Amino acid sequence: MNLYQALSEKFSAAGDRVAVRMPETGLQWTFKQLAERAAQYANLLTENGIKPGDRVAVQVEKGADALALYLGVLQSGGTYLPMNTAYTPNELQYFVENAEPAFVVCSTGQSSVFSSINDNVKSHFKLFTLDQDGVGTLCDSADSMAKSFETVERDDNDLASILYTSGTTGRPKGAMISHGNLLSNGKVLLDYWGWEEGDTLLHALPIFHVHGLFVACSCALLNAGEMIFFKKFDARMVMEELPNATVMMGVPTFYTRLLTEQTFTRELAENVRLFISGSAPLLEETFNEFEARTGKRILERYGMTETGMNTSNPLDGERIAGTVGYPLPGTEVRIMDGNNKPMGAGEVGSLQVKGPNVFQGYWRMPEKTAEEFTADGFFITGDLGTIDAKGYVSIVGRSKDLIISGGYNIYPKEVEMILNDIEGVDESAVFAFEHPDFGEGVAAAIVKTDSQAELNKEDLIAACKEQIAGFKVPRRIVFLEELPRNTMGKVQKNVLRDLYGKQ
Ligand code: MCA
Ligand code: AMP
Repeated sequence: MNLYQALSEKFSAAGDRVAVRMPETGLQWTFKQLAERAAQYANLLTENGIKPGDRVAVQVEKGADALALYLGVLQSGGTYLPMNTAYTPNELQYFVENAEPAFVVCSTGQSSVFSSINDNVKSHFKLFTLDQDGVGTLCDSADSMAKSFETVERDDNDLASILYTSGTTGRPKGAMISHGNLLSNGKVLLDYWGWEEGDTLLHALPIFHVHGLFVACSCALLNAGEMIFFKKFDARMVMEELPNATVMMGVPTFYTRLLTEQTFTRELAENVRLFISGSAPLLEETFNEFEARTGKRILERYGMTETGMNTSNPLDGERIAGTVGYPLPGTEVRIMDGNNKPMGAGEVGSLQVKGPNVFQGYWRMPEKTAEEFTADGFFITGDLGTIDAKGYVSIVGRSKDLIISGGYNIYPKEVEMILNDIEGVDESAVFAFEHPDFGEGVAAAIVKTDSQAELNKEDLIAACKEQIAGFKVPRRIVFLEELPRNTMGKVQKNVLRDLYGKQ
């Protein structure tokens, strides 16, 4: 089934109820308006020749129109490819070359970037712009389109979306996510988290990643409940709207930022029945402090771009700090040793998952896909975990070299490749340091080609900023005579973390 069909099942009954409200601009759309706008985008894409499976790459600000565009792409049978607004032209060029979209939608400010990319790629795309809600060539062209559209049929295994995630090799991979993946995971979460009529979601996450786009929007849309849509997380603005919400989802940084506000009180959180955290580890200290302040126990869950959500603490049972709860219904989770043999309760090993939530593989990378699955079809997450005697899963580390900063993933290899190309850098090693706001921050150890050479931190940061998104750029830089290595010659990142990774 086309995911849109399921997401919109309750739209007509919800009719004049509010679907999305943006406190920053005052804009508010009903379910009828959202469905009509999605249909206009689907008609526009169809009139411009979209074929089932065609990629529609989108780099726009969050808004009601951006949400309608996502739904319109699904409805027209296209494959939605959202991109972080922080990506640089260099990064965007790669995604476009790799995904070969038939359409690109971007802000007016970015249209010259995409026009020149279009001149450089083999497979050309049609370009539309979308700025704030209602503004841009996409909106202008859609205004005259019919407000209804017959949803194009798609099978469970057909692609609904491609999301790029970087990797340990430094080259981003497109995770192919099907209609069936998203629908099964959305329905499980709807039930597991007890969504009910009248639930209102406070939504301050970006809508170009799994958390904000699929976990959050799928639940609210399947439930036909209101979303309070913030372009970005701002603790003061969020606190103003919290009394109007019943559910909030966020990365741990959202919760630590709320706790730093003196005026964040029990009264403000009273109406919220469920605070959910994910995308990065929630410190036990944050969980406890949040409970002490509000009386609410944050529900922590665990997922990945490739798998959607895998585990969750229970709605009614005990939510245990430092754990990510039980495997979700329909998803198998197991912990294996180095020889791929099952491990006992409480033992740490490689966390693997299988289920209808697991993606279809990496776009045009069959070998990479094969490497990440076991012979019996489990996806190797690269996370190290345990399952205790009661069945609670905990994430205790990662076998993949990954930094998670404020909920964004940064693969050190990608940053090292940029640093190593800078004149005066002989070699580099990128690692995590403890960051009070983001959990982890990006740090780099640099060895200069000539130890006397003039090469300062500011130059390195400026050079990185030209090439990679701001959240990947190192915030801490140390210059070393040589990198610490083990007897095999491998850089010891644990040594770097111990020496230079403390707050
Ligand atoms: C922004 N900056 C960051 C980050 N965000 N640096 C490190 N880590 C970050 N996360 C930098 C910018 O480059 C800029 O740098 C400066 O901070 C200010 O940018 P601004 O946009 O104003 O920052 P902010 O509004 O304070 O954003 C912080 C944030 C945001 C609210 C934590 O990063 C955020 O919304 N994160 C959520 C990410 C998310 O949705 N992850 C889910 C992925 P400069 O000043 O140098 O220019 S899905 C996933 O992981 C799986 C599936 C799962 O389980 O959910
Ligand atoms: P991404 O590739 O952006 O989807 O990020 C997925 C990764 O985020 C997972 O493989 C985990 O390493 C991490 N992650 C997500 N949720 C949690 C959580 N609740 N606790 C610890 N790590 C998490």
